[in-house]
Amino acid sequence: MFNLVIFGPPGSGKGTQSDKIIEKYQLKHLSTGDLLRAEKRSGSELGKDIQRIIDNGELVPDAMVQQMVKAFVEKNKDANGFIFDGFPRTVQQAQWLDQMLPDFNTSVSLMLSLDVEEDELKKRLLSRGAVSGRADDQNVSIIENRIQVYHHQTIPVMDFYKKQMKYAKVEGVGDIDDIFKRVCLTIEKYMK
Ligand code: B4P
Repeated sequence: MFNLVIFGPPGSGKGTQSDKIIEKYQLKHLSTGDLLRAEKRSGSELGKDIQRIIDNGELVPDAMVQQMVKAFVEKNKDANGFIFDGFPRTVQQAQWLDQMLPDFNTSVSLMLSLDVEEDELKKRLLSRGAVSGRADDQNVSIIENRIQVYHHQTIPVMDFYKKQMKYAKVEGVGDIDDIFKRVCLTIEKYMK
């Protein structure tokens, strides 16, 4: 099994590159953002709580996200591997993932981090917000809060994988297909 954590700030291209990676390497796509938005759309009480959190640009509690991740892995335990998109976003989530995957006789193979500077992130998210209707992409102060949350709570996850020699950085600015070529070169280095 090859398990990839795709990492980076909001708007760095995690979802965009994940779509291309799953097609080429036949991995199962686990996007916690997508799972949470699906719950939000369901209109459940849990969905309403999630909506308030996401729309303010904060992180949903670890336990809630972890429960969704475990259910997804369990349901797809025969997959070739997973691409974890938007997860883990806290060190606690990373520690939990390292304890959970051995139950399925597997582990994280690589964390690939997309490197994009802040002005470009804001530009991309605002232009997605103009067409997608995503509330968290339409307001500059919410976008700035998401980037702050990334700096304070998510960046430490990088060190977690650096210490395990499972970290690689890829330049995330430019043509989407050119970025994908760099992503593939990195993945294939770690697949060997
Ligand atoms: P996510 O759904 O993970 O949202 P994101 O970080 O904004 O998405 P992504 O980074 O994948 O977007 P992409 O660049 O592909 O999370 C949303 C919210 O859910 C979080 O704020 C949080 O509240 C909650 N959540 C999710 N996971 C959680 C967790 N583990 N724990 C707690 N809470 C969690 O796309 C951005 C735009 O850029 C697109 O329009 C795209 O077309 C464009 N783009 C991409 N690549 C480009 C390029 N090279 N050039 C130009 N534009 C590009």
